[in-house]
Amino acid sequence: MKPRPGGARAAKPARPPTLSILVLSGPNLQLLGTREPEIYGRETLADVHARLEARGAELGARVTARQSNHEGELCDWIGGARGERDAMLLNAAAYTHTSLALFDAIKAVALPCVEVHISNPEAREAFRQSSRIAPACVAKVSGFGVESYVLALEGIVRWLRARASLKTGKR
Ligand code: CA2
Repeated sequence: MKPRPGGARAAKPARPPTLSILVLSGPNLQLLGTREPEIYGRETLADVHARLEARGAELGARVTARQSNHEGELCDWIGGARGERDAMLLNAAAYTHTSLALFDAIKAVALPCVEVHISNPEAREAFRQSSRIAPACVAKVSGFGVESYVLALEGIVRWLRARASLKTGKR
């Protein structure tokens, strides 16, 4: 490359900072791909995690994905995300419909959280039609099978980048 007058280097287009996204899945989702494929599909949770990591790498986001059957452990992971992550995706599974503890944990950590569901709970049994955690979340993606996780990742990355450019005034 030809040196610029005065030795100045050509400005490289600024790459946006790598984002860190925590993806949590709740009780019984370790069974994904082994039961009720007509509702939840045939991909395993390990497949979904691998897809999220790969898509995250394309989008400039480091994805850490975990699953637990225990409400308290999910609360601990959410609490531990403070100052460590940029956002969370949460499929709280059955805790979606019951857990004030998860609602409080999301509110307390003050990080953007997307509620994720594989199925569309609003179109299922009455007890699945309300979400305790929805009021603590910035968005919800449901009903697209395991693709809901990937769409939620794409959505939150765009949301974070849009928020950052609003703050700096740069597009
Ligand atoms: O659609 C979703 O992602 C749900 O969060 C899944 C939960 C259900 O309680 C929610 O209402 C909606 C159930 C997760 C149980 O996981 C299984 C996965 C595969 C096979 C059997 C259970």
